[in-house]
Amino acid sequence: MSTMRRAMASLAVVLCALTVTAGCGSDSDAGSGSGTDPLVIEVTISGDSVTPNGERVEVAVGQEIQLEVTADEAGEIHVHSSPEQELEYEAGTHTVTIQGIDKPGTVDVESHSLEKVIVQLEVS
Ligand SMILES: [Cu+2]
Repeated sequence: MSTMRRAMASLAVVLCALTVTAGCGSDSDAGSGSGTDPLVIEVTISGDSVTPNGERVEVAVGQEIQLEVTADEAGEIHVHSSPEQELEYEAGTHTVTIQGIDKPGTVDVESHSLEKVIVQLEVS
């Protein structure tokens, strides 16, 4: 029985090493997820306007953020976390996911094509 558990644990370590993502370590610490529900933000991009437009949104460290993007054209959203995240979206309504940010601080989420800040994430 304990052998089985140990085998499972080392398998998890191997999978973790293979994935090579920054979030990997913090995910496995928490067991099955962080226990925090993802924050969902609706984003509408139309012509050269974006909603929300620079609003501040509080999120917890490590909390995943889902952007429900409704756009008239495909484009890209930048998340100025470290490392940066670039999220591509297509025309229509699609959900894109910002990986949880593991450092407290303010992170701009912006559309470079429109040169506008969509939201400022206040991570704490
Ligand atoms: Cu950017």
